[in-house]
Amino acid sequence: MIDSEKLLKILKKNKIDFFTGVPDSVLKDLSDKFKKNHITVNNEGTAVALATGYFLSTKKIPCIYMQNSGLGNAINPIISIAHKKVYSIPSILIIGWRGSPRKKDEPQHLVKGRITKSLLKLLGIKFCILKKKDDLKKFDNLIKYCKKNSKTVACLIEKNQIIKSKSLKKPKKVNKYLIKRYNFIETLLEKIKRDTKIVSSTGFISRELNDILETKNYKNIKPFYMVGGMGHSSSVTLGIDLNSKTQNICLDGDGALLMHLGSMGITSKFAGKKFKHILFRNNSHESVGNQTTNSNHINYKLITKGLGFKKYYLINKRSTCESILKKFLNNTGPAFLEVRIKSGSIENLGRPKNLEQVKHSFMKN
Ligand SMILES: Cc1ncc(C[n+]2csc(CCOP(=O)(O)OP(=O)(O)O)c2C)c(N)n1
Repeated sequence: MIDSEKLLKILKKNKIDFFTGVPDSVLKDLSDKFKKNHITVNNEGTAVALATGYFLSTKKIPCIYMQNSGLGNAINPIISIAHKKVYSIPSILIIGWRGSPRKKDEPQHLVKGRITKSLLKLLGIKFCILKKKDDLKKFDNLIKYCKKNSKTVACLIEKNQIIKSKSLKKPKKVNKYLIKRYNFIETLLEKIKRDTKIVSSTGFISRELNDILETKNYKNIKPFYMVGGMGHSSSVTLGIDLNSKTQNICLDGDGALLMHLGSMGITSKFAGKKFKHILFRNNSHESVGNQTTNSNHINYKLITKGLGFKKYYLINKRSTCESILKKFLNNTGPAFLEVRIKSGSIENLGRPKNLEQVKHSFMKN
């Protein structure tokens, strides 16, 4: 097991004091301790870019953290800007290694988990695996190599490998007038036509939708769970909508929506009257430990308008939920609904299983 305090000490000793990344549950106990000079971003490529700028202006080495699923987003700036053969920008990558061959994990993590080491090798990134105390020495040596050669280096950390520490964060104030995501989805399913198609985003959103559909035994509503491909749910919904007569609803999280925000401009242009985009706004990456999405200041009404959606609805208290939801569902789309939610899910929340079957049922006429 790895003690996050010891890892932090090594970073500090090497004068690494700027941190940026997209949160991951595997790294939560570490990233919660990055205090000063820490910017949580919404796309791993953004983290690499921010770190690059930080190096250019300070000559100091930045630390970037992410789940290995985010390596895909990060590869472009890593290979075409930071790489030794381009600008040779040094950085330390701390990567949560989901789907590592040693650990049991969900289907969406298995392939990426198996190829993570090969990907790093292909990218020419030297790395070590942090499992036990002694591995920290290897990490220290890698940082020295990074400094000397002005190259990116990485460490991989598997699930449950960081010693859990007590939460240091003060609990957030809860707005009791807000609705919970679970209760909203229950209400939504009661109100929609039986042949509606729903594409749900990564994490709790898909898990809760799956739980409600299973426990209430809804037969005809067709879900497509985006267990991976974070940030792409609305584009998948658009692809469905282009050739569909049914109502098509995308259930999105704010972390996911911000990851690929630009796609909303394409959706608003090409989606039809039955396209409905619902955003659960909690200003956090709740599914991986409630880390901030740094988006308190964002105005989704203006964004939606600016990106070409003509219709925007807002639910910001439980008491108006049913009436606004009714208008949103009955009026023509493409339309966007922002639902401000309070965090919290149910206990023992399951996960969508048998994804091949999910696909077959979704595609059946
Ligand atoms: C490309 C990528 N980066 C990071 C993750 C890890 N991850 C899974 S769910 C999640 C948080 C999603 O946040 P949000 O969309 O706001 O939904 P919430 O968890 O708040 O319901 C993250 C960061 C991922 N699956 N894929």
